[in-house]
Order: sequence, then structure tokens, then C-alpha cells
Amino acid sequence: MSQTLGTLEELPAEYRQAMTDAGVAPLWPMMRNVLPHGQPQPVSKAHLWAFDAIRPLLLEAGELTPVEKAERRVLVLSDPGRGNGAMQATASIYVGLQLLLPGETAPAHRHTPSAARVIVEGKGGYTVVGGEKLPMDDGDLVLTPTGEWHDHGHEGTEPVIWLDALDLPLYYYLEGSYAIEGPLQAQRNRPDASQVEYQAAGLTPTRRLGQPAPRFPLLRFPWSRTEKALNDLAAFGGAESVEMDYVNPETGGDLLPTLGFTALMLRPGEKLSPSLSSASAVFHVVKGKGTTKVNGEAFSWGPKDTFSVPVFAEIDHTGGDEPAYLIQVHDRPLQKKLDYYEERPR
Ligand code: 1HN
Repeated sequence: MSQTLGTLEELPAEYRQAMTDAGVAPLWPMMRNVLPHGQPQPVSKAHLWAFDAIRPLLLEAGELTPVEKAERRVLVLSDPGRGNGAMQATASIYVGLQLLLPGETAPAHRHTPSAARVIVEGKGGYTVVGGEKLPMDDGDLVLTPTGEWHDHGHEGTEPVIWLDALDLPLYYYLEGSYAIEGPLQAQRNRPDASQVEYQAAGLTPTRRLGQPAPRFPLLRFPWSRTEKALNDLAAFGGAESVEMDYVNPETGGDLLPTLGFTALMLRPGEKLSPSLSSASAVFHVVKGKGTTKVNGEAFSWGPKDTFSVPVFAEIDHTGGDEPAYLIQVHDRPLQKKLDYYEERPR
């Protein structure tokens, strides 16, 4: 059973030096760090990033740094558990707020990590993914899956801001992160697939034998549909929590190889305490106000705020006076692929 393990300091100095010289290290002083008992001991710390505090900094970045000098003009939401400048919010999830000004374009590239965006502010922004032009309205979820060409543009008159979520930390850790640059894409002159092939739940284009569906068939999930789906589930779906997973309409599976997305509505005053989950998550508030306690620490949030939740955190949401709508980005798909995704009752 549980034993106190030997420390490095207990070992003779000459022996420690000899190990260093030989390029080896003893496991036992590190054993509990790399393999704690019972559950993981996350480095990540829950945190709330208030949009009102970041927005002026982002707009200032628009004055200080032209998009040509930034490639992507982003302020990264850094996990305080890893310290300032951390390129991640949790172990596997990167999030950042990106600004594009009217008339600007962000150049085309494709890369190994997958990305998704939730539109936070402004009209007229669009992203082009594999030649498909995806308009970006408030609350829309827009995907740029691994390996897909993407560039951004802005045809409106006010700044556009969106939240990027990527599985970048994982690719970086795997030494698998890189990008290829290219010219701005030619845009197919037709509406995106959310307005053509996948307008209605339960309907997909007929596929002939030997003509499989594209791997990432639907890249834009308009918020207006998500909000209506949540409202109708709240009204007619019973007393359960009002949550809907975004899925690939051809497979019913996760949207991206490592990242999943769930839309959550909190009814006024509703309290929700989900099971403990081995997944880490970032919540983005589309509309409404509320409070979420994470391991007992209270975060009061409002529209456009973003907060992170480490693995196995105790989460207690409380809705405010009006219905609140959040989009949760999580790494459950990754953990399921690795066969260790777990939930535990509270
Ligand atoms: C990226 O490609 C985008 O395409 C945004 O908008 C943020 C952060 C790290 C690496 C690549 C984008 C990114 C990124």
C-alpha cells in the first residue's frame, strides 16, 4: 500500500553526481509527481478572463501592430497555473481572442493543430476554409480542422473579435506543430454547407456507394439555430440540464479529432453540478450572466467572458436573472481516443 518514497536528498552526493554524469535519474523521488494516487493533480488553475478587461487591450493591439506584423492578432488566455505567457488555458486547450479590423485579411495557412472559433463581437467577418466562405455572426461556431487551408477577412465597418480554441498544446508537446503558408484562397461562390447540405437536423445528402462523406462536412454552426434548439429543449425537454453536443452530421461523432463542443443553457436561477470529469474545459459565455464555482472558487461571469476548468474539478453553475447560454470546449474526444475518459459522481 501507500509508502513514503525515498527522496533525492537521502542519496549520497557522489551517487547523485554519478547518476547525472551517466545521464540517468532515479524514478522514486519523482514517482508521486508523475503518477499521483487516485486522480491527476492538475497544474492548470481555473480562471475567468473578463471580456471587458481584454477588449481595450485587443483594440490597442489593432493600433500598435498591423495584421501583416502579427499574421494572427491574438491575445492568448494564459493559464495562471503555468504563469504569464503560457500558450494554453488547460493542458490540452489553447484559447485566444483575435481581432480583425475592417478591410484586413489574415493570410492563408494550414497547420497540424485543429481550430475552432466562437464569434464574440462585430459583423462582416468571415473565414475561408478549403475554399468555403463561412460568414461569422455572434455566437457562431466555425471550424478549421487539422490540415485545412484557412484565411480570414472582414467586409464590415466595425472591429470583429472572436475566440479561437485549438488543440495546440497537445501538438506542441508531441513536437507535431507546424504550418504551411499559401496565397489567399479562391472562394467558391455559394453559401456554406450549413445553408445547403446540412440545413436541417436528420437530413444529409444522399451518398452513393464508394462516395463517402467528407471527413469534416459541416464547418459552421450558426448560433441562431443552437439558441433555438436550447430554448425548445428547455421548454419541452423535461427537467434535465439543457445541454446539446455539437456533432458531425454525417457520423454523429465529435467535430474535431481532439476537441468537442457542447452548448449549455442555464435557466434563470438554475443550479447545475455535473459529475466530475477527466476532461478539461473552457466555457465561453454567449449571452446572460451567472456564477460558476470551480473547486469552491466563485467566478461571476457575464456576456463574452471566458473561464477555464481543470480536470476533475467540482463545478457548480448558477444561472442569473435571465437565461444564460454558454459554449463549452472540452478535450473529451481526445481522452476517449486514448481510452481513459472518466466521469465520477459528485
Ligand atoms: C491560428 O492559425 C489562428 O488561423 C488563430 O486564426 C490562433 C494560434 C496558434 C497557432 C495558430 C487562426 C492560432 C493559430
